[in-house]
Amino acid sequence: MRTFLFISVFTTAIFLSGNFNNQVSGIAISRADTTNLPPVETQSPNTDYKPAFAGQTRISGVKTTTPYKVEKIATDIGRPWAIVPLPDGRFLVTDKTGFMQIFTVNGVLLKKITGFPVVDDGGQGGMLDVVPDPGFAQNKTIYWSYSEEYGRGNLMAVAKGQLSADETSIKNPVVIFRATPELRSKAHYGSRMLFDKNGNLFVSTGERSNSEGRRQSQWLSSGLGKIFRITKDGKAAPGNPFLNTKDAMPEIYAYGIRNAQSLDIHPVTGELWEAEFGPRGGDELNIIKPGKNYGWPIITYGLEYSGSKIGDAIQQKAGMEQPVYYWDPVLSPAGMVFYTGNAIPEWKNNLFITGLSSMHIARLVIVNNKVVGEERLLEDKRERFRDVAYTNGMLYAVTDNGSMYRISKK
Ligand SMILES: [Ca+2]
Repeated sequence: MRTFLFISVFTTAIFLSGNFNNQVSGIAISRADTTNLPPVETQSPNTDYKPAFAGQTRISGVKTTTPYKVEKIATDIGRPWAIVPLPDGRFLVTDKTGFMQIFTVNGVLLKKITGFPVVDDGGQGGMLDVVPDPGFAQNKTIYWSYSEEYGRGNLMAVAKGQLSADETSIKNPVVIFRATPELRSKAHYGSRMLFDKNGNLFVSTGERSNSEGRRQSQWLSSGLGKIFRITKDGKAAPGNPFLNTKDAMPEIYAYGIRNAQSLDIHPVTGELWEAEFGPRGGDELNIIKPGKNYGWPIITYGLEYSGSKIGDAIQQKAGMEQPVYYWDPVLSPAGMVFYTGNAIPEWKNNLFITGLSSMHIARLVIVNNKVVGEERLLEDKRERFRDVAYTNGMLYAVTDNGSMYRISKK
């Protein structure tokens, strides 16, 4: 372990000094791949908080050297919230107002899918994420998350159903999971979903952006501010960390989350990565491990929107996980994906995160679970980037203005 740590620090130091010619964890970094620039963030931070380790924020800037092109391949497609590849290469795009659409790889609209249970469309709520069943090609089953009027308030729910033969409606929709309890709020529903290698669903949610939900993000008896792992029927997945904990929701996988709208699995390590909205400052990138506490609202690198301090204004605490990386001012991370192809070689295994208020897509170079470089893409578009997908060496992104972009090797 000591040798491993030494190598990690040593290679990172070489990288930062600009003397790149290393093979780290199978990820080649050569001089031609990246440049070593000042941090991309130049604004003053909201706080004077110090990072827990070097490189936890404002890492060196990098710049893509392989020529690539950015095409706006569709406009005015509605209010897209998620863009997800289907096994046949088409894209399924959710619309916040309560339906979905299918597009070709060239951004041509093929189908509009309706008939979903009513969504509570307002504020940050509505139709949210979607994920096809691993056997979608045969069973046409999809899972989606949305905000639902429930009881005396609303909450984030997960449902499943099958596309009709003509792919214009949803059949047999059934709610399989609810992030209870309901509160009355229009914010912080999360959510992203993805399958793990065993066919269980990871689902993220938020703490509903009020004082009650904020407190409950630390409670194992509450479904607010959590990462869940559930079966295709919405039950607690086998092996979940709190199956035998008294009064805990057995679906919980990790807790102490503020509002997580980004999830993906690292293509090399297989670990679950998550990005979440911080308050004023303190957006986070985390590696989610079972049973761990990610600290909200006890530890945070941000302030209240009013500028006042949160809790005891501490950033580290024993028993609570540190983010791999954080942003102050914020990125507003809404969706993310690892680039797994070779078309743009220096992007291999990089993480791309869409920014809403920051209006760009952040490219993060990651080595040994540390961020070692950051770049801003599509800054000139001045759009709120809502989600990003990877397919066949290319990135696809959708925006709150209803634009769809394709980024590919030139
Ligand atoms: Ca945290």
